[in-house]
Amino acid sequence: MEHQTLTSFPNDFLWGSASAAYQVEGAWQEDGKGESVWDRFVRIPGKTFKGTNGDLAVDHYHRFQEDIALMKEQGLKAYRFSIAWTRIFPTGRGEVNQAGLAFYQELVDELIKNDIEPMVTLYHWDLPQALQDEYNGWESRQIIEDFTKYAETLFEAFRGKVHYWISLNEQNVFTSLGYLLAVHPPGVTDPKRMYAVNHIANLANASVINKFHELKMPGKIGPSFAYTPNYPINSDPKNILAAENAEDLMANYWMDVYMWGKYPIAAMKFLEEQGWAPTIEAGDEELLESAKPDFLGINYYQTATNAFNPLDGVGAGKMNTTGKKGSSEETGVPGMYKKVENPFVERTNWDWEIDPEGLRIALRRITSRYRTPILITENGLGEYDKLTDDKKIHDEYRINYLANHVKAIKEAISDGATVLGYCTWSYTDLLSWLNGYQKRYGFVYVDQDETQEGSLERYKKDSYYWYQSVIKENGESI
Ligand code: BGP
Repeated sequence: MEHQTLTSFPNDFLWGSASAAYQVEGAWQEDGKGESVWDRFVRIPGKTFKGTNGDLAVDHYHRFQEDIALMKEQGLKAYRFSIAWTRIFPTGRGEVNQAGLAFYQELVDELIKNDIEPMVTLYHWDLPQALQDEYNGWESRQIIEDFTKYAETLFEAFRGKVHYWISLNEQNVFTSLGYLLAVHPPGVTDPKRMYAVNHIANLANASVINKFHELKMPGKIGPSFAYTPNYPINSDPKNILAAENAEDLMANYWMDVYMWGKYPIAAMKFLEEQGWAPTIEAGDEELLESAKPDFLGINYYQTATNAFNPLDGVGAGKMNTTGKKGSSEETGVPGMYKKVENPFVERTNWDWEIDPEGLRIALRRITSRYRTPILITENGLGEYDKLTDDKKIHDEYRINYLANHVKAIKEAISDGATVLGYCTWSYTDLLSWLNGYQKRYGFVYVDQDETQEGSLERYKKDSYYWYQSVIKENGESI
């Protein structure tokens, strides 16, 4: 649909930007912090790009005031960050580590003082190692209680100060990469275990959302889903069906549970046939259906184009974590779909397809299927950036990427979607889990690289000023 004029962004639209504790904080052993599964995993040789880890990251733990001053100057309305569970409960539960909590109290107060809305992610993948050792983390139902207790501690600590909460960040990613592809902790390749873990994570998510509502917390809570909308490669019905399969197994399999408390039928049949379906115990369905997120968070980076894949077809292939264009391998789920190249879109150096229209499609599909407000919790471009001799970063490629995506949001709003806000990934440059520091996303360049010996100085990129003017005019001239 082409609109003659586009609807303006609402006046209270949350122009934001995001980060995650492990990727920015550093200070991995300070003030009583416990060890997380990522602290452990990065030490296994060959797991991360050039052996990078978040021990120091971009030292946000000590430089948060400087980072917030930059946000203030830019006019940022919201900052999404995650809390490291291991700072609050070093071994996952028990006594609160007051020094760890104090860090986030200072951070939140500093944001509020600067008129920036704090958005807290409860879980962005850094599970306490102690819980992994004690009961295999997400593989045990004990985590439902422990995660809920941890969340409740934070709800009470930040009641009235934090009004936007994200329960789980990209459950689809941490379960698949952790238990299917073995590229995230705990490094397992077992679909049966992956779907079991995922079901428990769904229960934990529902339990935390219910707790938030039971406590009558002022504000809103929802999960953040990494949504990659699926297309067919062409109108061959076999390929259309492949795209439907992918949408069911890779998207509805999470979003339907969040929004309706129900697994999609065809995907579940497929899992049953493979012997991979999770065990659903008495009371599980009731719990899932009772939890009602106030919004659906989506992290949007790209779309996927699909073709028919027979039962003896391609399975999981290697991801591109080197930044060498074209180095990712074919991937698919035999009997369901395989991913193929979309000839109509460009790709980044990490082979991520650049598709702003896909964001509009994502927002429309979610709006029609679930009729829910949406918070865009991540969107951005990971690229090589160059610091010039006069300390500038001319990232017009990032400005183009972001401007096209902001336009797509405006179009989706004009189509009738309710979008609460837009968080770019990321605010400062930060450690990419598997890609080191060469894949950059920030508005603010940080002098840090794979040697991990950078000066940590911050420099504003051209995109910093671009976003500043977008915020100032509330996206009017987009
Ligand atoms: C999302 C994660 C972020 C971030 C981003 C970019 O999946 O929620 O934490 O890492 O992707 O991904 P990458 O660093 O792999 O380029």
